[in-house]
Amino acid sequence: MKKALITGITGQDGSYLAEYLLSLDYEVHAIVRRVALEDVGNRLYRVNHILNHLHLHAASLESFPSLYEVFSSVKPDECYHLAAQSFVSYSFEDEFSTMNTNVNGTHYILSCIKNLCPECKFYFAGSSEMFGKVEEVPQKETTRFHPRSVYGISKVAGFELTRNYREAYDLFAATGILFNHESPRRGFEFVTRKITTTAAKIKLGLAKEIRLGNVEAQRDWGFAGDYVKAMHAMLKLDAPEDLVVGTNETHTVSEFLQISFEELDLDYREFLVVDPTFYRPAEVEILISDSSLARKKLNWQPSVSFKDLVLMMVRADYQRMKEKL
Ligand code: NDP
Ligand code: GDR
Repeated sequence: MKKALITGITGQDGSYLAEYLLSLDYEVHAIVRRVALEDVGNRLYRVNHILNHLHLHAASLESFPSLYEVFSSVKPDECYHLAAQSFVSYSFEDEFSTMNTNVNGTHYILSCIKNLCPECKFYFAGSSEMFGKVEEVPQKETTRFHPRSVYGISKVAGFELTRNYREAYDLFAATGILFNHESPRRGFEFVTRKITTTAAKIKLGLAKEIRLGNVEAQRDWGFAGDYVKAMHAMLKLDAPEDLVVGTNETHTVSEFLQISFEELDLDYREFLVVDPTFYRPAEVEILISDSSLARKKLNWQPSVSFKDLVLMMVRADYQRMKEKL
């Protein structure tokens, strides 16, 4: 039985990845913050249904000794490092803690692997935000990075740390440069989930408007359940390689709004308030992947179209809220 260690299991991707690895008969270990263990019902809500099958370890990305302890006791075969301060807007408000968590956390984990279990394969959650103010359309493995936020910068630093540990210490360490991926488990602050929850609230008479920032921003949105399979496949390659994973399509926030509201027989233009509060000091205007290399190497492709993703999310939110009423 292979042993996997996941950081960030309480998040969207961690929950799908844990389900997927369990379905492949992995022994799944995960690092969670101590506060999460003290408030399982709320903080572990995305993995409540599989909790009995998981091995949870209290540790913090800010504490090297706590991570060292977990790696020495678990000695995993594979490590998926997903934990991060992942909300781009927040990285403008609290630059230093974003940097600290995302960069030092990644560095600590790489160091633990190098010293305690050098055979462990390491996956780093890189991001299309590393391309930022894009220097090429579409973006692929060879596109230069030009991050536009401290979050993006922290992911470039994590990417470079991962590469350096691979080259210097011969670790099997790779970065997945994943474009946006969403699901009914997406955090409420991200624009897709904000749209689908607010549309459902408006339909049920619980909200009157939706306040958003730049609705012309374009993103390459896929389904998170598909993307965790690509993470796993990356660690199955013969040699570690950094790969771009996305749908190769781009859509505006407005398109996401339109499909969500239409599904509930609403016209989004009657409810949209463009609010400067939600504009970012430096915006990433357009992201679109060229993931042909990953598709070939991993034998991977997305299974959910943009429209079906939006419908999946808005239907789930509407259903959930209706049941609660
Ligand atoms: P989420 O925001 O849903 O989850 C983030 C996870 O990180 C949570 O489990 C959270 O734990 C944990 N975490 C945050 N800070 C700390 C900390 N200081 N110590 C320990 N754990 C911490 O992110 P996603 O699941 O969407 O994304 C997973 C990873 O992939 C992230 O690294 C993200 O940056 C990256 N990524 C995501 C993309 C996407 O579109 N979803 C695209 C590209 C990259 P807690 O619940 O305790 O807060
Ligand atoms: P992003 O996701 O920054 O791409 O990062 P987010 O959903 O936050 O923003 C997408 C785009 O929508 C615009 N936008 C708004 N965004 C939010 N959150 N709230 C609003 O009200 C709003 N109005 C317009 C944004 O300006 C932006 O252009 C996500 C995260 O999961 C990262 O961790 C990950 O690395 C990248 O995707 C790839």
